[in-house]
Amino acid sequence: MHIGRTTLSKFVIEQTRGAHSEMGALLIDVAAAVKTISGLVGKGALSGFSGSMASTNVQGEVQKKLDVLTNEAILRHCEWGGQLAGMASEEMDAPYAIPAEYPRGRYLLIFDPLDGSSNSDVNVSVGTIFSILQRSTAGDAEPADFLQPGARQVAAGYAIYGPSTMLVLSVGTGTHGFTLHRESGNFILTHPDIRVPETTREFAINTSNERFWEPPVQRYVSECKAGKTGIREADFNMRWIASMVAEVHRILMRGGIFMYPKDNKDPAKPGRLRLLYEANPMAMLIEQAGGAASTGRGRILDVVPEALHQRVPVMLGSREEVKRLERYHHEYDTGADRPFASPLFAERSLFRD
Ligand code: FBP
Repeated sequence: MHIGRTTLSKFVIEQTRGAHSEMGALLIDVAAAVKTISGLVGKGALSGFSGSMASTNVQGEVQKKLDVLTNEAILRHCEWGGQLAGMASEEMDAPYAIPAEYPRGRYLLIFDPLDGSSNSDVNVSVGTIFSILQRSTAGDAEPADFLQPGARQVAAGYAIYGPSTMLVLSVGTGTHGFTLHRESGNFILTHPDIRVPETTREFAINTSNERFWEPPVQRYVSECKAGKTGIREADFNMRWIASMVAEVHRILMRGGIFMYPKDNKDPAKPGRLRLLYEANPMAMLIEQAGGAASTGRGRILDVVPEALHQRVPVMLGSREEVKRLERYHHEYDTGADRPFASPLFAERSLFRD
């Protein structure tokens, strides 16, 4: 029975009293959109919305019907409330202007409406990721308003649509998890003040890209795979769900490290994941839970964005492992790792000279 337990509405209103009280109302609208999406995704093949559209998004990816529908759901739930100066999404080339009939506010909502969409037709957990920034004044947002470092986020969160629907959130006072009580429609605080264990023996990376990785990542992953027989003297486990939300959720629940590094499959791309609506919100949640989030060469939240859909390398999770990866990148960049010669690296000297 959940009567008397803290609901999401109560939590955000209490946490945002004062300077950010309007943001409390915005977060409640986001939660309403999440409930709508949970209903849609939960229907699976009965929703009539499985499969792909003929259209592609700004990343050149074929859009799933659910990508477009979930994007619509968030726009409709959030555009009318009066807290927003503008919105931006993975599924829209340019920022979305608040329709003229609605009042404007000073917050900016940036989101990935359906993360892990390659899994949406195969009944594997998918999610929604969001980040909230602010402008100094209320009014119509300019594209440049969205290009703020992640450290300036006033809130971040994700919803995971799995066996249960959860919403994990930070407004800068820790990271907290809420579970949807379907009968009442309330999000109940079930995971207050989540902490990521400092150390871990579990890593997540798409190893099919191994031959394209930089040597520091090849070094780190081969050491994990060598387990007890190698310098780590401990066995590691591996996971890859191909839904970033599900990987990050697992790490918040039991620790681990998630990596989507830079690779030379497409040298023009600095990474696969998008800075503003994937890397930044997840980095805030992980850091607020005591973990770390890096590009391998620096804190993700310090990256100054240059474009709305820019990509970055992502390594996040248990602090000790992220620090070790940063050290390997530093040793590689400074040449201090030269003794670590392995056939793999000797062969792949692409990154050296
Ligand atoms: P979108 O589904 O929002 O485009 O996100 C990208 C993503 O699906 C991440 O959720 C996931 O971590 C990664 O791509 C999976 O990549 P890959 O297809 O290489 O396994």
